[in-house]
Parts: sequence; C-alpha cells; structure tokens
Amino acid sequence: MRKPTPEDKFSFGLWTVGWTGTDPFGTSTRPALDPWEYSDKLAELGAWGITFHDNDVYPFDAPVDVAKARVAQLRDAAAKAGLVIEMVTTNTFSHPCFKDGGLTANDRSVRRFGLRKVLNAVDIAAESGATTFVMWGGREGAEYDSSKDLYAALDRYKEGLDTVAGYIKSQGYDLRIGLEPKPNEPRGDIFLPSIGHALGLIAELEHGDIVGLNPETGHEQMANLNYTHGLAQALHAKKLFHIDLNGQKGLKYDQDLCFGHGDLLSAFFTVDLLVNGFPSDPEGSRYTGPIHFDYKPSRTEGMQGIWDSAKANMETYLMLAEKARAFRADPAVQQLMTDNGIFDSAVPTLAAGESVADFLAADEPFDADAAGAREYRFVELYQAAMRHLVG
Ligand code: 3MF
Ligand code: MG
Ligand code: MG
Ligand code: MG
Repeated sequence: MRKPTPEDKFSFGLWTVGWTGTDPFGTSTRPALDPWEYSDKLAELGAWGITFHDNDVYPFDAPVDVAKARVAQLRDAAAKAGLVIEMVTTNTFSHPCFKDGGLTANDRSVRRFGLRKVLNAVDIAAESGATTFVMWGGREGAEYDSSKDLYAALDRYKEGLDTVAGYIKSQGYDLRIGLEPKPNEPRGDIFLPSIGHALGLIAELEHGDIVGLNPETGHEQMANLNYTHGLAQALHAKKLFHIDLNGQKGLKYDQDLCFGHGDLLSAFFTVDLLVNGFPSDPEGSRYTGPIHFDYKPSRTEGMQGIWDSAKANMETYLMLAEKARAFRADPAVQQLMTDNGIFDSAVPTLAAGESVADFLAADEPFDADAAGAREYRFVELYQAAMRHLVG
C-alpha cells in the first residue's frame, strides 16, 4: 500500500497518540510525551494535521502566560513538521467542576465558567489556523432523570451553542462548529445522543448556519446505529463539517479501536461514501474535510504500538479507498447496481411539473404482483463488495 501523503488529509487528535492508557480500572501503561513531541513522527508517517483540546496542551490551572507559551510551542513544532492544526476543541469534562456538565450544568456558576473556557479555546483555535471547532458535550447529561429539568437543560445547551457561534461570527473567525454526538459514557445518558438529535437542535439555533456535525464511528455504533447512514443524513443536511473515524465492536464501552478494526464491512461503506460519494452524486454532496482519527492505541501497546496503530488507521483507510474505487468501477457492480434499482431511486417520484391533482387523476396501471415478485439482487451486490474486499 502506498504511503499516506498530506493530500490524503489524515489528522490525529493529540489525545489519541498521547493517551497513556489510564482507564477506570487501571493506571497508565505508557509515559506521556510533551504535546509538541508528536508532530515530527506523525508528519513522518504521512499525516497532514493535528487537533487538540485546550488541556491536551496546558494544564487546567495553568496561568495565562504558561498556557500561551505552550500553545505557541506546539504551533511552532507543527509548523516545523509541516502539519496544520485543523481543529481545536475544549475539555469541559475532566475537571470535577464539570461533573454535572459544562454548558448544561444545573449550577449556573459552572455554566458561566464553562462558557468562558469554550470561548477562550475558540480564540486559540482561530489563532492556530483551525477551521473547525468541535464541541463534544461529554458531561452534558445525567444518570438520574429526576436530576434535570430537561427542557431547561436543552435551552441552556442552545444558549451556549448560540453564544459560541455568535462569538465566532462577531470576531470574524473562519471557524465552523462541529457537534459530536455520543449516546453515553461518561454520563449514563448524554444530551444529543445521535446525529439526528444534534441536527434537531441545530435547526433551532439562531446561528445554526455555522454549526454542523463531527460524527464518530464508534459513538453511533454504541447506539446501535449505522454510521454510514448517519454521515449520509449529515451530508444531506449540508452539515457534515468534520469526522472522527475509529473502530468499535458492537454495544460496548467506547473502544476507540483503529479504524476498520471494528465492523470492517461498515468501514468499507463509510470509505465508499467518503471517496465515491452517492451514486447520484448531487453537486456539493461530497465530504471534502479532514480524515480525522479519534482512536486509542490499546493499553497493551508501548511506544512502538502508538506508531503501529497510528499507521494502521491510515493504511486501512487507503486500502479501503482503493477497494471502494475498484468496487464502483467494476462493470459487474454497475450492472448489479442497475438491477438493484439504485439509479432509479434518483428519479423523482412525481414527474416534472406534475401536480398532485394530475397525479391522483392519472389512471396509471400498476402490477402489484409483478412488483412483489421483483428480484432485487441486493445480496449479490453486497457479495460483490465482499469479493472486492476479501476475495
Ligand atoms: C470522547 C470523544 C472525544 C471527542 C473530543 C473532541 C476525547 O468519546 O470522542 O475525545 O472526540 O472531545 O473532538
Ligand atoms: Mg469518542
Ligand atoms: Mg470513541
Ligand atoms: Mg471523538
């Protein structure tokens, strides 16, 4: 497989390669490097960009001058390595003060502090040249339904998002917000648990034009949802601003495996959508943003395993991209897609200019039995994908 290049737009969160293996049951299994120590190696492996939370770079309680100096040092290292900082986000989940949320905490003083922290990270994002600002509300949620006025909490979420989006506009920043849905973990139930829920709230925002989505493979799969379908709906709404690719094996804790190390066929169709678009390929319906990985090198791995796994994400994506292109270019696949009726689905159900009255008045013959007996051959097309993938 060819080596990744910056044209592939692969990027990594500092918290991914930088994860030391701490989990609820055990301490770290690897040392932490300084945030600026990851750039050279990532660039060498062929990555294009990096992303970070404010507190991946400086501690929660760092004085302003220390925080600024550390971000500057990271920016410098990234620039020297030829990496872009494409996305920045805020940690509103680690410190105990956020145990009941950042923007939706019942405690108003926490919400005011959380909002300030987010706005501060927005400034850092803009100064770092990032074009996406991700908001994962990991602690926005509850374990106990009795603990929340859910209507008010959604109002506070909306208020917080509109304040951040309005601030971005007022500062003239070239930034768009990507909301990252997740059903649970660390909260029992997180607000905005799926792509659809997030799209619903975005539609209610005053500044929703610059608010979209950053869907993560594993998060949708933790809700037993189809990630590729979710990406499609976000694209349909013109709201797919960013992605978090990784691997997840069904309904478990958030595994953050390497991309493709979970449901491989699902990953294949995710890549097919990302590289080939929809069969009808309407203008502007393609995703052109970063191919961002949000995974964790398993805690069984040492420093070698960090780089093995970072490479694995990119290698698998490139292998699947090659297979997905060959799949669509295969004449037998095109014929099966025709037989499946896939191209027919792009034809509007009503004719151009046809009124509902004309439609209802039309005495159109329909052979229900013939339609019921139709052979779609969906299985054979899927098997053709299987042949391309593992044949
Ligand atoms: C948690 C996540 C987060 C988000 C990050 C912003 C720590 O499950 O996926 O990673 O991705 O906060 O991008
Ligand atoms: Mg995650
Ligand atoms: Mg995850
Ligand atoms: Mg994520």
